[in-house]
Amino acid sequence: MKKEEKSIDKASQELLKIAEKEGIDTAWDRYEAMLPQCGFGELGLCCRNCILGPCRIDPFEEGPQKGVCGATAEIIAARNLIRMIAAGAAAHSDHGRDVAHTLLLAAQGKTKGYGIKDEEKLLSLANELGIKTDGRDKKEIAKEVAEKVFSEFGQQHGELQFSRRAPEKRQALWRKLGIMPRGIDREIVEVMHRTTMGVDNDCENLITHGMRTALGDGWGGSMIATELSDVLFGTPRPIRAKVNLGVLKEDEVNIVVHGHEPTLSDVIVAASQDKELIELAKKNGAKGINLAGICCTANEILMRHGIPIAGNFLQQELAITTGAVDLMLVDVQCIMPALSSVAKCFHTKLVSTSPKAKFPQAEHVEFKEEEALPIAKKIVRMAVENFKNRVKEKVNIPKEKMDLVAGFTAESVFKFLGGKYRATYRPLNDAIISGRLRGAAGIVGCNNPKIKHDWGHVEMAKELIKNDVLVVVTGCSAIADAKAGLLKPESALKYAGKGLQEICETVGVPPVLHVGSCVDNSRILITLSNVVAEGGLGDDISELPVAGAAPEWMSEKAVSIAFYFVASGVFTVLGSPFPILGSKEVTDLLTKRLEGTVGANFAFESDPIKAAHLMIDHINKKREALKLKPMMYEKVAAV
Ligand code: SF4
Ligand code: MSK
Repeated sequence: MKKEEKSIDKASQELLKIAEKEGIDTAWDRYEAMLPQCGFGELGLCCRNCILGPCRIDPFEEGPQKGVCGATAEIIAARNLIRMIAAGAAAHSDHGRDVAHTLLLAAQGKTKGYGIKDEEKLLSLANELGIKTDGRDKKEIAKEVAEKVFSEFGQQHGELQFSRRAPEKRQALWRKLGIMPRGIDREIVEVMHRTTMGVDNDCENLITHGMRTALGDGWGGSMIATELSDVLFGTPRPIRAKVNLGVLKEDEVNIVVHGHEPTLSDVIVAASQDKELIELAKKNGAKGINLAGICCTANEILMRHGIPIAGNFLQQELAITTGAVDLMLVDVQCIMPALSSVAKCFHTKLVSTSPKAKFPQAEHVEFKEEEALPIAKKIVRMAVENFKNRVKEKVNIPKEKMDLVAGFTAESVFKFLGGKYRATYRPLNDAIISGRLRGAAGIVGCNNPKIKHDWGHVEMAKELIKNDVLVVVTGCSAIADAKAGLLKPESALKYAGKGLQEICETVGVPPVLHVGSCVDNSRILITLSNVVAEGGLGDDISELPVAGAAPEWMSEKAVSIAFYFVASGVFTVLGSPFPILGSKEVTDLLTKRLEGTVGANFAFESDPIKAAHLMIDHINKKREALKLKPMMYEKVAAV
């Protein structure tokens, strides 16, 4: 594969060339070496859930059609898929649990480095959760909020609190279908039980429970992570920043944070601004300390502090290949085990911090919330002291960096769209009703070497905004679009249709709105519920002219996200199919029949332009059903 075929991003192309010259293996090389990938795995037809196997079903119907226990392709594919949901939901929810733990410790005065940054949000959450606020100290309230939220994880009966944020009609449907999540952990455990040998052998029943588990993530674990992070670290406001590997600095100590949780990265921001450490950096010959991020932990500190982003998922190895990263610290999720070997080719110190995620050959500095700031300072000091080991000849920082505006939330963006003084979704709803905006789309998820890096995200976003669809983005998708300049308000003039252009110009927002990290997909759920509540666009999320997509997804977390969107009523297009195509019944269920129950289907389409048009067609269909006015300015360009 030529470097131009691997990525559309010039900075990445440049570093891929260097990696090749230096004999450094990247994910693209390892992917090529893996080809052809296992067809049974791709189709979802292999099972090793018990030791009667491993078993595999022959897709050509020449070999076995049943596992040793008698499991069919349908059972095996559905079981494997919902195990992916369980893993993804567990990752997001454990992240939420950790944030709740930090809030509890902060409320008890047991941490160094955290406080309550958004008191207003704390109070409104407390009210929502039925916690008394009058005349009470904010720490007492925060403690009760944390405890209440903890109980949502282990709850055995009833319904998750935040599921009440969904439109009434949706809640009623979840109850009717038996997919209203009871407790976050409970649903995940039940997936593991149902999928063990000889339990749930009905693919539809399995997928139904998969949806319940995913809803426990979206309206539970992920929403908790987002809401409590806002309380602890501040609710984001629109903020300017820069993105791409060009944000690394030749004359400063470069620290790159990578992973997902804001608890450590947020306090690293404070430590990197410590005067004593900056002085030490200067003594060591650097001009200062430069902090940048990769993946979602980067999105968290971008949204709240404007810290630059070095890159997305497929750029983690390339960041080290610049030779300019003095220290990369990692916490959990999306961190390639390969980083240790890339770091060995340079002076870069790789530091793991979570007891849940250790890496051979990485230095481990265990992070404890109680000692957050001193630990963060220790790590920053390690980076400063490593600056002198940087080998000048090995430094290759690409020039590419791009301006962006991030920091939109369910609260802030519509404060903007609604005018400065009154937060309301009315102008947004009116823009859709009048045909100035066709609708809205969420593009989320990862990178994957199977699809040209960033191409899926960027082309899809451009096609949608060209057709007056407002786009909201999270995770690595947001970073891809940011690098392509789509997160600048000026990009509306260049890429957006006339209706969307008018809105962006009036309000001063980009046509693609960065709403945060992967757990912040919960902000999209809240936004959709608020749009329904505002009125004029139906009574349920499934009636809205909206769609979702994950054009370059790779993670089990993306499976959970995709399922909670579909189960909430959002048509969702995936760039790579789920590993289920070996089962016709499961494929039919997900791509055709779910609409009849939850009001939305999945579609699989690797071409981002065609995928965008599937979304536009869906949005048009919803507009028609709502009998909305014709589009004000444009006809959809033919594919
Ligand atoms: Fe084979 Fe059935 Fe065991 Fe799976 S559960 S490994 S299909 S015997
Ligand atoms: S970081 S889950 S690669 S979006 Fe959230 Fe990016 Fe996907 Fe990780």
